[in-house]
Amino acid sequence: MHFDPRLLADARHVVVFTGAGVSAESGIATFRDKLTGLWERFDPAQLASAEGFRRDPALIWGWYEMRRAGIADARPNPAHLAIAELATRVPQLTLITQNVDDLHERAGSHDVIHLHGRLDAARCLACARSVSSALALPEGARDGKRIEPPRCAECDGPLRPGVVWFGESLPEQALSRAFLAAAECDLLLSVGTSGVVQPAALIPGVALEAGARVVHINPQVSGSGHAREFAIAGKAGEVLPRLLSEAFA
Ligand code: BV8
Ligand code: ZN
Repeated sequence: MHFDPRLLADARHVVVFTGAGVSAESGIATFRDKLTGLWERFDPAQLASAEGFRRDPALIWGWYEMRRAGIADARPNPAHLAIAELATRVPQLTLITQNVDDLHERAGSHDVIHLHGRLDAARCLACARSVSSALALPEGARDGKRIEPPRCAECDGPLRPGVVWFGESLPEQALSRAFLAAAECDLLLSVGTSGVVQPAALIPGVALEAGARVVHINPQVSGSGHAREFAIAGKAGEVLPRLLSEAFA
């Protein structure tokens, strides 16, 4: 069913819920993409796990530093910019992301809810002190070499990436803020997510249950046929700017 852009213009509280697809046009591989190079013999869920880190900290730290380098080299794309602009057009906007990159922040979005943590924030395995990794990218970061995780300045424990691994629970506060916003909004835009990873994947359903309209923006869309659920097939970097110009022209 066609989504009328005026519903965006008239929305009181919009939730934007993003996944890896919103960063795809910035050149950041999504999880569904075949992992290239050194990693093609691993599956991301195996690398993105505390078990994987315990087994081989240098391999996992090197994988994250390669991803951090890729993000540092990338730029926000028109989808990130349109979401930042939307926040200036509607009375209230809550941005919830599953992504661990900082492209929403670099596009000008504020108060982003990161359900799965952030790559630019490491923390000590021993004393849990968090180290905002203004950590310079080490030599070899870009080619995915194994890199020994740096040590904590306070207690000399090993640092770990500040992301939520499979099997780890999501940050309490972020998750409850996200559920609250989804239950309270009148429109939720779900952008670039395959809706596979739990419990983040529950967010659009919470909004739908609570009476909001839900719009999925994804090249591969599959709507549930619910009267208040819509799908716009396409790339976020093309669909979102068009949606905003139609809604606020
Ligand atoms: C937890 C940080 C337990 C790390 C990530 C069986 C059934 C149900 C659940 C489970 C199960 N077995 C295990 C679980 C739980 C597990 C889970 O959901 N597994 C999945 C694989 C089945 N979940 C967990 O482990 C979570 N924790 O449950 O803990 C617990 C409970 C209580 C107490 C203690 C413990 C933790 C999950 C968090 C994992 N960490 N990231 C890192 O990044 O390395 S998740 C990671 O994958 C990403 O962050 C991202 O969120 C996710 C991938 O999802 P998407 O964002 O959707 O990306 P994807 O590539 O899948 O899709 C991209 C989409 O974009 C596609 O649809 C594509 O078509 C589209 N697209 C492409 N280009 C574009 C585009 N769209 C728009 N424009 C484009 N240009
Ligand atoms: Zn420490």
